[in-house]
Amino acid sequence: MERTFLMVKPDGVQRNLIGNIVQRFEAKGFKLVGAKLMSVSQELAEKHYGEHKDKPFFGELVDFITSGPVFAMVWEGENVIATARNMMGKTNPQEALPGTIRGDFGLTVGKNVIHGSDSKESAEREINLFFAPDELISYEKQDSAWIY
Ligand code: RTP
Ligand code: MG
Repeated sequence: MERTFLMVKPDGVQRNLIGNIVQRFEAKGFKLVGAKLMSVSQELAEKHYGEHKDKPFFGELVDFITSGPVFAMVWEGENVIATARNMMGKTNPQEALPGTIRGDFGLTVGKNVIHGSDSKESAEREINLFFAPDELISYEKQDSAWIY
């Protein structure tokens, strides 16, 4: 089963959106396999956003993601990587549709509430960056028979 890495960014934590965001993925039918409130170090931020290191906004991005606690999560389910990206909405909240997380809660691209892996490769990389193997729980859920 596919897994993805999702993270409520510091703005989402400060704005009390952790519960609302977790609720959306639970209600959709995905399974939470790991979660923690944590601080992102400078080193972890630079690794996580490595693909953007030559972009003009890289410094701001690292400063922002290290500015307060984040809520890091791993979710599992069929096609969870792409579906979670759809549920998040476009990167720029001005273009994100209502009903998506960024469409409902964001106004600016710099503070867009949530991060989600954009491919199988980035999901694997980001899960390993943020979670130790023993922090991820494999378990059966009774509702799966009603979802799949
Ligand atoms: P994320 O990685 O956070 O899930 O967002 P994303 O895939 O939708 O967007 P990505 O292209 O990976 O960009 C990472 C984050 O950088 C910030 N950004 N700022 N000032 C700008 O033009 C700009 N462009 C991107 C956003 O906060 C974006 O989420
Ligand atoms: Mg990205």
